[in-house]
Amino acid sequence: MTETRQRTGAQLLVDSLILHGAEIGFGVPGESYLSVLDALHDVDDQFKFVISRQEGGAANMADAYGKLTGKPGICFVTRGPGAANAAVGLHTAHQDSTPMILFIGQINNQYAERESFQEVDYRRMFGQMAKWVASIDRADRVQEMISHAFHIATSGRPGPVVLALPEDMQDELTDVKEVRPYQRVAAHPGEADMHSLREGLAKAKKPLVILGGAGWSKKGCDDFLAFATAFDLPVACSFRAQDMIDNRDPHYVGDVAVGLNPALAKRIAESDLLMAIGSRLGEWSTVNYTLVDIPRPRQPFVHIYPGAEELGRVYQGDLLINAGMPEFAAAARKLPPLKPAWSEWTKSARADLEAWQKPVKVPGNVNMSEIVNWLGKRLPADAILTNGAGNFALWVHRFYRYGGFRTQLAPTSGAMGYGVPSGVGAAIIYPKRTVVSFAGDGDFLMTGQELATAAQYNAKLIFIVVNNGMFGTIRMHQERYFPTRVSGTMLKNPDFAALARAYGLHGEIVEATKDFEAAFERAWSARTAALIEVRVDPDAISPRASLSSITADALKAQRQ
Ligand SMILES: Cc1ncc(C[n+]2csc(CCOP(=O)(O)OP(=O)(O)O)c2C)c(N)n1
Ligand SMILES: [Mg+2]
Repeated sequence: MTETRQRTGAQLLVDSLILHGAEIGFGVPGESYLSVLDALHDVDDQFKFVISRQEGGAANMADAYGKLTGKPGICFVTRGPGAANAAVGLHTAHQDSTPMILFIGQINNQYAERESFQEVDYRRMFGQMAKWVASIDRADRVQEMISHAFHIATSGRPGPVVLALPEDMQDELTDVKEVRPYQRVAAHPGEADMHSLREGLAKAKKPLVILGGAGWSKKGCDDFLAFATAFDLPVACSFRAQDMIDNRDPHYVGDVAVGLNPALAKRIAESDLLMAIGSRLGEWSTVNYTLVDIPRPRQPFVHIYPGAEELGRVYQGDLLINAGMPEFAAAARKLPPLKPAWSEWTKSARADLEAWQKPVKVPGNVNMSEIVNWLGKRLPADAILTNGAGNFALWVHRFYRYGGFRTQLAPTSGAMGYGVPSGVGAAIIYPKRTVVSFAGDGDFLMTGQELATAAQYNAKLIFIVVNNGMFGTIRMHQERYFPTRVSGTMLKNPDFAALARAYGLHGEIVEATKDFEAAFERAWSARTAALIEVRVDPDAISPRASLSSITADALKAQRQ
């Protein structure tokens, strides 16, 4: 007689993670999932559990993992407060289409619906931010539900899944079932679709691609580049998806995002075939929904997207193709090339970008355009640059040339506090790659405690804090609409370099452009992670305008 193998719910959960290829997870412990923590103890040679200092940090690290690998980022948090802290990372994973599975320790099933200690109904709490929210109430459903979570997080338009783990379920014994690793499910473009695409190109004189979204792979990006090269297409990238193409390639013509190059905006308006490939064409990639007419774009419009639900949602298309991005790119690569009628158009679009990326003049002793330009030459092509939200990021997005597939970790959700944990996560996931994490002074302190995580796991990355003593973005908008009436936007900051040293990291302060290089080289050769605080002139608010000129223009407009 064969003996039936039995495992607890917690053990089965951990076994399932390993079966589906998870190798690392991020979290903050809680008494609500002690049995899972114990099961993780048994597999610490196969699954690394990285603890962070706040659940928002852990969820952002899991998002970084999902973005970098295309596999679901795994995050464990405790009920109520832990889940609330993790929400920021879940929201980012939702808006950024990042595969993620957030596990939340849950109250004992027997106490449900009494508002027992830290009890929350996660279906209601996270309903809008996740592809699927469920509670694994019985141990005999663990294998099925974990398998479903991996499938749904990675298939179609990728995104986050939330699974609650009631305490009693974690200890319940059940029989082990036979399960296979998950498969990512993607639609393939039809032959007729690809034929129509080529026909559309044959009629075009000024085609333009807006590339973006999620669900890409290294091979998918290589195939796409081969297609863009064969057809000599100008390729712009959507907001914070600048790394889907090597920015040094002559087909890359800039990003369609905050601080959009007016010359590129003009080209989008003039294009006679607009192809959104992988991008949803969200608010930032359309300058508040003004660049492309809704619902019917004025030029022939092709939209290629992994989730059918997004096609025709905002923009009607001449050709709508539901396909996984690597699947589309593989088919596009095989299209017989045309003799492009637009080579000059592509060349001049690239020339516009090169002019746009030349360093600009700014007030004060520190010029971030020159610093980022220098970093572009200094860093290896596969360096990963991370950032959260704030005007400081404008310098990075505009003046850095991302080296291609997954060299940019930046939230399209616009979440402050993303740059530090995603950078720490990236350095733990890929210890051999260079990671540079950018933050503003406001942005940095939202998640600055993750310096402790960097120290704990010997993550060797370089943090650059652009300190202007304020929530600069908001102050900029304030000056535009309420000039000289500063309200709620000034900051009194710590000595960031000393703070880094307190965590055991190397710290530097830079107050002039000319000192950056030496400080960076010291940071580079430090044995630990390092932080460089760059003190900028608050007037140098953006590459396009100084703060004082924005105020002056607003006052002038008020007088008229
Ligand atoms: C979590 C979160 N809170 C608030 C905001 C609104 N917000 C956007 S940018 C910004 C200021 C960023 O300040 P800082 O990091 O110092 O960058 P700076 O704009 O000064 O360069 C704020 C408050 C946000 N995007 N995310
Ligand atoms: Mg600031």
